[in-house]
Amino acid sequence: MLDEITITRAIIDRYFEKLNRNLELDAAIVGGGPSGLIAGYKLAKAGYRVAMFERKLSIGGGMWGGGMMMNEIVVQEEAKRILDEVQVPTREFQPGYYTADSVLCTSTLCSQAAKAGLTIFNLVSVEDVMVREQRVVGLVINWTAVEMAGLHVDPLTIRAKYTIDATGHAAEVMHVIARKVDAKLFTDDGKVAGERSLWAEVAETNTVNNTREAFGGVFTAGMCCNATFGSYRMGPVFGGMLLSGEKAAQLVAERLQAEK
Ligand code: 48F
Repeated sequence: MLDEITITRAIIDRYFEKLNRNLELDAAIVGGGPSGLIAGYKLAKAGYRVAMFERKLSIGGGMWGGGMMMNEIVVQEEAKRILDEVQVPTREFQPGYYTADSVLCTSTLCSQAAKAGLTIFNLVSVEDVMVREQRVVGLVINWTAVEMAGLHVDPLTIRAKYTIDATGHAAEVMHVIARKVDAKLFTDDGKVAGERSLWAEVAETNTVNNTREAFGGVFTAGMCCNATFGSYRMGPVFGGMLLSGEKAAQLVAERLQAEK
């Protein structure tokens, strides 16, 4: 016999237990696209307390749709090992170019990250940050539904030793800092430089080079890197996203390790 109130209580208890466990984090990841998923997978696998906050219902960001809704993605040689590691099947198209089914790839990344221990909160938007002594020490979150409806409802907060801005083209965390904090970002002019037009080769290299601390305690990952530091977009080649997520996790793990 199924009791509806027991079902309701199970969901409420389990969710709030999960939320409670993640109020104080080693690392918070904003955005659940490919770069955030790889960063979360790596940090969780290394044993850190890490959670991801994703505005949308589905995790995966811009990966589901491949290129112009044709649901295949391309990765280059350097990044194929990451897809091998998370068991996403790839096919060689030409030397150095591999394809993967974008639905299989996205769902597998999500599954592997969650199984590694990344806690994922979907339908939650990061609307602000907490800053102490020129360093981001936490996130200000609210239900996406509140944001969408424009309701006047105050948010709640998450404390995090490190934040990874993996919000893609929008670079939302960096924009909030630039707008609200009386301090400069670690970019040339202290502001969000903005993304440039499409040039796959240069964009991919720069994505990885631009994966770094962009403000105290905040690291960029994925397309956010080039949007923050000012470089090209790359279109539906995803190696840079995966390599950037991996690098962001490495940089954060090094800091956490040094602070132990
Ligand atoms: O855009 P997205 O997939 O980020 P990414 O990891 O990958 C970029 C590629 O998909 C593609 C590309 C590479 O070829 O150029 O665009 O850099 O995922 C970003 C995610 O962040 C969420 C957003 O809904 C998306 O799923 N997001 C953005 N702002 C917020 C957020 C926010 N303020 N709070 C929570 N989630």
